[in-house]
Amino acid sequence: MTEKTEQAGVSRRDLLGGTAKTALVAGVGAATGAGAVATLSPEQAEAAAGAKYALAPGELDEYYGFWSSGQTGELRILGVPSMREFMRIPVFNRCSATGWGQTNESRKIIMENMLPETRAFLAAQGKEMYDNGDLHHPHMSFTDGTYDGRYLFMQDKANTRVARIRCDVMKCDKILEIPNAHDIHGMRPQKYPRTGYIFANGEHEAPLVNDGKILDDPSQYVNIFTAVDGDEMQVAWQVMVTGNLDNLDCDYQGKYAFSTSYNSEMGMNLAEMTANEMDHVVVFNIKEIEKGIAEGDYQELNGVKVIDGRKGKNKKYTRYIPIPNSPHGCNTAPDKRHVVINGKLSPTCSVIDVTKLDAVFDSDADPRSAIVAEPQLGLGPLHTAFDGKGNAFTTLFIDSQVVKWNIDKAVRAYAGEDIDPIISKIDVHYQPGHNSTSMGETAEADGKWLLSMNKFSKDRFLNVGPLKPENEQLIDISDDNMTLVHDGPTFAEPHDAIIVHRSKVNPLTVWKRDDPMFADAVAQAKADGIDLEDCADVIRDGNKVRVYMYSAAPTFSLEKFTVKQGDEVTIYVTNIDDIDDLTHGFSISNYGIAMELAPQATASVTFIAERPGVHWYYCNWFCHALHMEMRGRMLVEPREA
Ligand code: CUK
Ligand code: CUA
Repeated sequence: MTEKTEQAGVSRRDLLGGTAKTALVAGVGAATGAGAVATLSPEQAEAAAGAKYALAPGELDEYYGFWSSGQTGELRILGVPSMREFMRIPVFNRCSATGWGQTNESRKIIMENMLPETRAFLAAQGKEMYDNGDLHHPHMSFTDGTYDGRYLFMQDKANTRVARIRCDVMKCDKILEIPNAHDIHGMRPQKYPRTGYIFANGEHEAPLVNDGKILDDPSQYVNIFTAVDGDEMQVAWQVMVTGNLDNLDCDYQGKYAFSTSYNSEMGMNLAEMTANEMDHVVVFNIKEIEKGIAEGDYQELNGVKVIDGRKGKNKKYTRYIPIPNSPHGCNTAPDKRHVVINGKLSPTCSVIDVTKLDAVFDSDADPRSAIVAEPQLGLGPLHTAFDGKGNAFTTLFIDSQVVKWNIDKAVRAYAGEDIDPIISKIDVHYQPGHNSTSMGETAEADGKWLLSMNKFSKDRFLNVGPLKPENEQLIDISDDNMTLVHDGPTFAEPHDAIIVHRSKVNPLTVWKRDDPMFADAVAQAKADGIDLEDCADVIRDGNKVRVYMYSAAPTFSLEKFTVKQGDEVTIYVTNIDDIDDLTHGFSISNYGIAMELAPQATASVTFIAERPGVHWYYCNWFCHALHMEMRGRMLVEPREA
């Protein structure tokens, strides 16, 4: 056997055996009989929905939708119910339009909490930052169990980071690389009393000190659960656990967090990872962990206090509730009591009653005693959302359906009553992953809209070549039927979205001049004796040159400036226009430079003026009838021979 086949030795035959497991792993669809399937033609759907979703031009949506973008690495803002895309906020990616990753302001945010070894690794690649990210989960900060409009938080599975967006300006202001953990996947803000913590799952296991001394010895690998302080954006503590952490949520009491965990086997290939009939949910006892940290029951690694919460270790901190094979989604219901664990390879969802967890921790009761329902829903349950009226909506990946079911009925059926918790099913197109409902992950779930985020669009849109968009479908859930009202194609690859009532979000229309985003530029200008709002200056400081100008439609305050070849040039531009929506840009041709200048913002960029000659800079954000004329010259004197 060659080394190659040894490393990737999964035969198709290993996958056979089991039903849902085989179907899911091998990508084979199958139908289930339970529940009525409601499918309407688009015309019927529109009529049935009373075109509630269709907003006339100029009408505003009732909800903000905050969408992840998966491997694109940005966050997107859409309107619900119109599904119109409003904005893209670069986070882990780089952005040609706004200069994210290029301006000094964004470079500072991207790099200030980068681990030293990452800095060194990237330097060896000739880079200062990663170019990619994998943003799956966007969630808003909470106060008292509902959204408070302060921040959005999101993770990066690709490069193990957690980031924050300020909702007043809708820009990322912090990116934190998480030490010790590998590949942050599930992530949720604390719901109560406030955020508070951001809980983050390290998905992949590795040696705790991953410096190469331990390699192919999986018995020494661990997984890491992290609590980030969402105000300071620093790691608060970590817990070592058993099994790959997938998704997570927390309760409305501020006591517990829950992580689904597949691969409790700690297997290294597909057959090993799916061998056991049961995996588990890890329950984290937040108060006990805080106490353990305070009492010194931790090891410190990379400046972080790490508690041992592995299976069979300290039972104060964690409990492992057995759950059928490979659970995926984890969703706390707005009733503040139930947490739905989505089966993925099992056709069931397992429902935890949080009021039964104290007994599990205090009196060592069987962890399964906290399970109060386990309804059979269909094939491939991945994620669940809620309407605030006692009902749950679960995506069925393999069945390409969403199933609506009643939590109370599921609890009664589990207790022995002869009752079917399934209310109805609807076909979605195709293979849904996450779903979300309006305000559905808060105590204020309002049961109006359900979004099904489908991984495949196949035949739903004009063919755009082998790479197809996803299809995100909007479903009216305001009455007993689920009515499909809209298809929304999206580019790679939103996993998750939240639907936030517009009353919760109130962004500024122009920047405040004392904003921390450009405080460094303000401080440098002050040191140079420059008034940023009334400047047209070039300051030479050895071979460092600082160029100050402002923009006011349709001009830059400097129509030309001169530097020398090889100078390190920093250009500060302040947009003194203070009118809503009057954004300029600053781009230097053939220097690869472009940045956004929203009203009242300052932005800066630094480069080496290595290309001699005449180089035009111009406004690259259409701002005025004389936008094309909004330009100037950078004159770069050649180096003396
Ligand atoms: S995971 Cu993607 S469909 Cu990363 Cu939230 Cu379930
Ligand atoms: Cu200023 Cu275009």
